[in-house]
Amino acid sequence: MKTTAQLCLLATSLALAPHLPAEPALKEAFQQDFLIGAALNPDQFTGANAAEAALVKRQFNSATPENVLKWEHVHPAADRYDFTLPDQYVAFGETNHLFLIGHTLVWHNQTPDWVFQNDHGQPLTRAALLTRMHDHIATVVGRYKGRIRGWDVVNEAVEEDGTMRQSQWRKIIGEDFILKAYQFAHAADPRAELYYNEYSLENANKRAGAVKLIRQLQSQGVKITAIGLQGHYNLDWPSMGELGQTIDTFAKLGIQVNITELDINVLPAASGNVTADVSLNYQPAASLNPYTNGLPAAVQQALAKRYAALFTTFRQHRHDMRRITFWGVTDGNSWLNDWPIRGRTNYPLLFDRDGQPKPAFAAVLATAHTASGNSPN
Ligand code: 9MR
Repeated sequence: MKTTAQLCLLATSLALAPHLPAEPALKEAFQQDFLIGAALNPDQFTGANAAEAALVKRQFNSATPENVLKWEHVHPAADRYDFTLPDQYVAFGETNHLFLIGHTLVWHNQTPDWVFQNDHGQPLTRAALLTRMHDHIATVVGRYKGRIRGWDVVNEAVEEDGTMRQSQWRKIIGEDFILKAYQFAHAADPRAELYYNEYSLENANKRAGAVKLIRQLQSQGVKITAIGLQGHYNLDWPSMGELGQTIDTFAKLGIQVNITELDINVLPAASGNVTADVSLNYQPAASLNPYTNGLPAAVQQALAKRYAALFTTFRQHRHDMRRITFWGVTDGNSWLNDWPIRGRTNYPLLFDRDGQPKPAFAAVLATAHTASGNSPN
């Protein structure tokens, strides 16, 4: 029996702590398996959105900045860097003991045109572009040396057919722009993990191209810690067989495998291509945006089942995997509300628009302590 004084104390402490975490945390459930991360937006890491900041602190032990370290944001003009938001991202991560990722140094998107041009608007020479790439990497990686622990050095350099993308980087510098990027990053922070980040590697042709690239980098003595499988999936693709084979293929190269941008698109496809090419943009149509008033229970369950299958597969490969990062925290944050059609209502993550856990959250947690059996399909 508790005394009246004890009951009063209990009532007071409950009143003082009305937001005691009700849910278990992903980062704790998978502590023995991998880090669990999320891509963060400024409202989350500045605390402007206090509820989502709290959710991040409770659930995740790694973070990636969704946009603020991309070239156009951090280095908007030749003579100007803007570290205001990246500094806040790093401070938030350090305060909350998050394993911090930097995203991304060399990409064909979100890189301003001036990067590739001289003062007269003419294409730069190879030497001048290499100098520019070097200075950018040395400045950005150097600033966060020892604090940002891993970098997406080169992002999305391979085409769907496995050939190398004809980006401005490749056209002006040549194929060794990739080698140089890794060398510059390693010199700027020798202890940082260095990643190659790419989507749709579950498709065999593209995978073969990435394998060739990584073998080549390894034969040139480049430090490469992990492949980042972005993990922009949908309800039907990839199969668990394709995913398992992809993880095994890269693990055999002697590198770790990270899932870096996980989400599951539940909306009808606007085209047949499975891709995360941000330049795609299709016309809106009501038939392609069917869940504006909520996700039907059957789709909610299909999403939960799909997430459970993915995490079962990840756990089966846990010895080759180091991190699983979601591309956003709540459904409301997701880029999939605007891609490849603007203004849709998508439901790709584990937390709904109010930050509440969805059935998929419980389904993922349920995989954490089960013995790994055969791959589900
Ligand atoms: O989620 C990002 C979105 O907010 C940006 O508008 C978009 C612009 O390029 O980039 C998105 O993130 C991409 C990531 O940086 C690289 N892989 C594909 C991601 C989704 O497009």
